[in-house]
Parts: sequence; C-alpha cells; structure tokens
Amino acid sequence: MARTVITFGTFDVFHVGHLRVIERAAALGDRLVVGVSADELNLRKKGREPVFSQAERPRDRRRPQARRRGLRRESLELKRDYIVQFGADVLVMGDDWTGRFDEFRDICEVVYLPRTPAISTTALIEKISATS
Ligand code: C2G
Repeated sequence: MARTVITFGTFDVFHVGHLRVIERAAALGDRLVVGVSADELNLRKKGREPVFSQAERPRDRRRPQARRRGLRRESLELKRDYIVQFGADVLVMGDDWTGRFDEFRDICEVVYLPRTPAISTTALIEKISATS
C-alpha cells in the first residue's frame, strides 16, 4: 500500500534547508503532504508577518517526482486531525523539533531529520537587510 508522509512548516523565503527536508521526507514514502502555516499562525508564533504570504509560499515547493498536496495549517492544534485526514503513515520534521511531535506516535511514525546547517529564514532576512 502507498505510504504517505506529512510534514509541516512555514517555508518562508524558501531555501536549500527547506528543499532538503522536503526531498528527504518525500524519499521516505510514495506521497508527500506539505502543510504550510497560515500567515496568521506565523504572526502569532514568530511575532512577524512572513515575507511571502500563504498564497505565495506553497508555489515555491516544486518537486515533480512526488505527488504533493499543500494544506494550510490554520492551527497548531489541528495537526492530529491533518495526520488522520491525509492518512499519513509518517510525520517528518527537522531535528530542531526533536521530541515536540512525539505525542503523535500513537497514530503514525515520527521522524526527525537533521537540519541543514548554517541556513535559516531569519539569517537570510538579516543578510538581505544588511546589504540593501
Ligand atoms: N529546516 C531544515 N534546515 C534548515 C531550516 C529548516 O531542515 N536549515 C526544516 C525545519 O526543521 C522544518 C522545515 O524545514 O522541518 C520548515 O522550516 P520552517 O519554515 O522554519 O518551519 P517552522 O516555522 O519551524 O514550522 O509547528 C511546526 C512548525 O509549523 C514548523
């Protein structure tokens, strides 16, 4: 049976760290579902608007090999519902989230992948601001 992988994130100012986590997540199954945080959630969680809006961010994620579905995650509390709704067998997150998703081990596998070092949305925003 086809194995479904799900991952969540903001994916703002899309960079190689995002690409690598998406590629490695896709490689763990047959279908990858990428949950993209809603703008409002990002504002609440990080205290700033994303650089790219929720309408723009999903478009950055192109990977023809994997059949992907984007969903906008309006609420952190809904993760369990999304895992069930999309029939996910595996939840994948970068290891900055290690332990934070273990509560879902009762309904799916939970895998934390090593983050790509030395790159982040915040660092990119700071770098771009400093050069403009
Ligand atoms: N990531 C990575 N390497 C980086 C930067 C990010 O592997 N250098 C991974 C993160 O670990 C995460 C994904 O890329 O799995 C998306 O990162 P963010 O957009 O920063 O996602 P975040 O806002 O942390 O959202 O509730 C969970 C959150 O929605 C995760």
